[in-house]
Amino acid sequence: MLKTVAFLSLLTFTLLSFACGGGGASTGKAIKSGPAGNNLTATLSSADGVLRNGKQNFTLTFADQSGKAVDVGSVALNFFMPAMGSMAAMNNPASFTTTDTPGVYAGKVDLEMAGEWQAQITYDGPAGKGKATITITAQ
Ligand SMILES: [Cu+2]
Repeated sequence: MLKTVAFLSLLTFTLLSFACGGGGASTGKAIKSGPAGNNLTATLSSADGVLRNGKQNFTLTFADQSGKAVDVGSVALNFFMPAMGSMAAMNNPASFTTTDTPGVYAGKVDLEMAGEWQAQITYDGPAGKGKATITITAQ
């Protein structure tokens, strides 16, 4: 009985992971999405769906209106926070590597503080040139 329950839980988890993976790539949970031009949507995601102060890995996915990942060529993302009071404006650029799935990029960033950031995304490649700005609060 316990074995059956454990197996069913594992099966459910596997199916859910597959359903949320955007066609096989493991992108974790969505943090936030936004329109990125050329009928594409850009989505940042991470293992737990949360952006945090400090060093972290995340995934940036570009998808068409059917949800299929789309290769956009070279990608850049700068986390920008405007100046507030005595605090100067902050720019924390992310770095990316491609993954096995075209259109899904593995990102790393070191955010220097919690609070509201503007994820300034640009891309240039087979889908054309485009950009997106997605506001995300880091915990
Ligand atoms: Cu700041």
